[in-house]
Amino acid sequence: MISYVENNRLVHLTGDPSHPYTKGKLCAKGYSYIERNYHRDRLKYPYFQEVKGSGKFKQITWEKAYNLIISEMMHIHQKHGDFLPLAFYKGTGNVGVHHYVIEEFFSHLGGTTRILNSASFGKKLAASHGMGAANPSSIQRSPMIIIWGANPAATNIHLTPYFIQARIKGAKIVVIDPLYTQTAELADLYIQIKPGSDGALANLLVKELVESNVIDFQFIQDHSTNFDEFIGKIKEIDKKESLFTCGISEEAFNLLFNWLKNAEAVSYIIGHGMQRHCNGWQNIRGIEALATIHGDIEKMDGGIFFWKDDYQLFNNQQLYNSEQMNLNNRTIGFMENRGGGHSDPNQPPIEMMWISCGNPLNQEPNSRLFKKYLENIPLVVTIDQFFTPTAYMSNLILPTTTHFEELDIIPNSWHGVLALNNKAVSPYYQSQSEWKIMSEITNRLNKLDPELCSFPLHTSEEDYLHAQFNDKVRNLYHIVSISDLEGKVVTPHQSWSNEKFESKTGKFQFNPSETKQYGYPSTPFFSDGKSPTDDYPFWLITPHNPYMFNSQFHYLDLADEGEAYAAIHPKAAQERSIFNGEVVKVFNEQDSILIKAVYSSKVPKDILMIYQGWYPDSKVYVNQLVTSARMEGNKMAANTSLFDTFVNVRKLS
Ligand SMILES: Nc1nc2c(c(=O)[nH]1)N[C@H]1C(S)=C(S)[C@@H](COP(=O)(O)OP(=O)(O)OC[C@H]3O[C@@H](n4cnc5c(=O)[nH]c(N)nc54)[C@H](O)[C@@H]3O)O[C@H]1N2
Ligand SMILES: Nc1nc2c(c(=O)[nH]1)N[C@H]1C(S)=C(S)[C@@H](COP(=O)(O)OP(=O)(O)OC[C@H]3O[C@@H](n4cnc5c(=O)[nH]c(N)nc54)[C@H](O)[C@@H]3O)O[C@H]1N2
Ligand SMILES: [Mo]
Repeated sequence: MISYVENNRLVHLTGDPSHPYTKGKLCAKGYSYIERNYHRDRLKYPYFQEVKGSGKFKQITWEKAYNLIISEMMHIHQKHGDFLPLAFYKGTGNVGVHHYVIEEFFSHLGGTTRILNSASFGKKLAASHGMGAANPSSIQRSPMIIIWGANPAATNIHLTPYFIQARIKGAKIVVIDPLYTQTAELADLYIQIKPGSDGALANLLVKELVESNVIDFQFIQDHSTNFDEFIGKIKEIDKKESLFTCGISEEAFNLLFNWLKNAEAVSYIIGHGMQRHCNGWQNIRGIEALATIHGDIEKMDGGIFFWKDDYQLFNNQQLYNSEQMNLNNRTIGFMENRGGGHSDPNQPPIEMMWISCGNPLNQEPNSRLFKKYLENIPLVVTIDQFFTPTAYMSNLILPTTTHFEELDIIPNSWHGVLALNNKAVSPYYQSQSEWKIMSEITNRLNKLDPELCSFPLHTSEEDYLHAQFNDKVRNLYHIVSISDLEGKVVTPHQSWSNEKFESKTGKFQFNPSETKQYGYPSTPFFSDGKSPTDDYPFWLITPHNPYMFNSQFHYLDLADEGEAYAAIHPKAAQERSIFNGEVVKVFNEQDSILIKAVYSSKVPKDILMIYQGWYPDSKVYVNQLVTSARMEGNKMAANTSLFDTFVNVRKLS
């Protein structure tokens, strides 16, 4: 992003034409960033309210804010002898290296409590790392692209030109999704699949490939283990039964299979959709097994493209991740306990909570419970740029800088390109950068007791970021300092060229040794997920809004609708005498919301679709309905199966 500045104010924004992947394009939200930066709702000063949710905010000075923080921290330490009652929740609002400073600060306090957010990735099995070409732009050469549980035309728009280019060259584009999405509109074949059943489809494709004898036996022999165990189960699959499980017609399946059979190489774009069901990782393993057996991994024009979970290489990122499970710490999902040495969320109870880069009241499942949870914590501190619902439920709100107003290094979890984020303008009103805030707190703690906090003090943001470089960064990007990023972006030096999977054996493991430890079924064989019930006959799918970024950009009115709505199939609506545009009650055992019903034949009869996010005007909290069950096979992370939420819908009167 290139910003043009006049008199210390942003006046114009463009993409960077020299960027190897985005080629100088921004998304709609990117282009609207100036509006966001100077929006009338942007926080200007620190605020305090005694009673959370009372709305009786007092503007206070930073000095006062720091005093409140320090005195609560000292109080906790004096009472407990450690900082375990001090908790930290971090969202994904900004994932730049700078924004790991609070994590690092927490790592220098001894044992503390870390709250896992439900968006956290699960622990992938080693077998699934490093599959296929590293650079997603290579899909433009691919003869077949399967977009599986992703909606890149809305959520990853820089990918779109690449698959359009492939299509112009004759590639077949397949979209597999329960919803007819913006991406499905661009496809040659759209397969409407039942949520949570993708593994069954992948397994059936494997079975037919084996029976047609088109599989790459040599590759499998050289590069995998336990193939026979997997294939033994595959042979028992009944085609009709599998198609029923997936809700797919034989005609659609056969077309997909014929294209696959004849494709030289296939690229699989895997999104977050699948991962949001209890059996999600198992379904993804099924696709990985398919790609391995079809021989796509070894090809330059094929492979699996998935969000990388190994892009957090800088020191402060590594420190936190390695310490996450440190026995001194307590790591908990906000409603349940797991990991760490101290795992009881109430022993000791949380007395102070930091929230940064997150708006969990909108974004975490079960919003009402989360609200209660915050209510019970004596001091909640939120660092944000806006007065979010989460900020409203905090005691102390600290205004912070945007990426235009601070120095940062920005890694990317999709294309891997690393960029320096220079400071373009001064901080807005009294906003302070997170590095500045943590340094100020450290300074004050040190004055009171130099033993309390070993967070290293630096003289500037630049020095701080400089200290985060290490060998991992050097090996992947061939850079050693900030100056190596000045005026250019760098791409990762990584591909599947050494022909080894990143597992212990260097092979694709159909039954990796960690399956037991992580609670997965042994092989990538489909395991049933959840389904709607008589009482709650609809899936509630809450995907990402094309015109928002999670709970951000809500006020820009980029979308036509401008308010929250539930997309419902006309037949399902008519069965309940619900008119198009009518306000209805959507409910489950957990909670209920009132929301406008909008007829749409893009959703199947047993799905309601509501875009997740923050809708300040319609006051709808979609996540009140979203349940927080944890995913299977995911003992190490907090992923909740957000889309395994079941609801009913009723006319109001
Ligand atoms: N129902 C449902 N719920 C979901 C999902 C879903 O698909 N369905 N998706 C989940 C996923 S994948 C994710 S990633 C989460 C995202 O949810 P969150 O992690 O809450 O992310 P955002 O809403 O993008 O941003 C949170 C806050 O960060 C603030 N922010 C932005 N930049 C900065 C900064 O530089 N510093 C600080 N301190 N704050 C900043 C923004 O103003 C915003 O209020 O939601 C999850 N929740
Ligand atoms: N415009 C915009 N872009 C964004 C974001 C945003 O909020 N807005 N958020 C960013 C973030 S944090 C993330 S994590 C990504 C998420 O972006 P995506 O990976 O695209 O994830 P989702 O939007 O959650 O879901 C993608 C699709 O999965 C489908 N799906 C649901 N269940 C299943 C299933 O069982 N099987 C299959 N095959 N499909 C299923 C949904 O219908 C949906 O169309 O987007 C990023 N980009
Ligand atoms: Mo996300």
